[in-house]
Amino acid sequence: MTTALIVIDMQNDFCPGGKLAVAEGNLIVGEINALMGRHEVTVLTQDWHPADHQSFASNHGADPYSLTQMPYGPQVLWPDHCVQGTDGAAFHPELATDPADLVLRKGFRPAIDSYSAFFENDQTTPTGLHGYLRERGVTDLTFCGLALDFCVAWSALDAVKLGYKVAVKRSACRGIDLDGSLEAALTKMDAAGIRLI
Ligand code: VGL
Ligand code: ZN
Repeated sequence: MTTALIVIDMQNDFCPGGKLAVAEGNLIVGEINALMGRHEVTVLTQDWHPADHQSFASNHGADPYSLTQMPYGPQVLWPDHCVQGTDGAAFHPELATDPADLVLRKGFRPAIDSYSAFFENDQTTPTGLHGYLRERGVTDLTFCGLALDFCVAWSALDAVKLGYKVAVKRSACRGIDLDGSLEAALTKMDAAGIRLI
C-alpha cells in the first residue's frame, strides 16, 4: 500500500475575501498542514483559469451561480475566480506548499471546466494525475480541501472509478452548498464506497 494526500484548491479565491469564497475555507489550513508529511506522496491542485474561461458567468453575460449548457453537459456559471497569475489563484499564504511533490494545475482550457483532479468536466480529457500516481505506485488516496461538494467530491468519485481506495478527511474540507449540492455529494460519495473519515 502506498498512500497519497491530495489537497484540493486551497487558494485565496476559495477562502473568505476571495471571488468564490467558501465559508470557513481558511479554517482548515492548519489541519491540512498537519496532514502533510504523513503520506508517501503529497499533491496540491490549483484551479488555474484563463480570463476567457467559459465557466465564468461574465463570459456569458449571465448571473453567477446560474446554469448553462456546455457541449459536455450542464455547467454552473461561477464568478470570475482563480485567474492565472492573480493573487486569487495563489495558494492560501499559510498553506505549507514545501512538502508537496507535485502541484497540478487544472481548468486551463478555456472551453472546459475541470472540477476533478483526474478528468475535466467532459469526463474524458485527462489531467495527467492518474499517470503520475500510477508511476509512483500509489494505491490509496486521502482527499481534503475546497470545495467538498465540487472539486473534492468530483476528484474522489473519479478516483474510485480509476480503482484507488479513497477516503475524504471531512474536517479538513468545506463546501459551497449550492441548492443542496453538499448533501448530494456526501450521499454520492458514501454510495461509491468512499470513506468519510
Ligand atoms: C471549484 C467551482 C469552480 C472547486 C473550482 O474548487 O470546488 N468550484 N471551480
Ligand atoms: Zn474553477
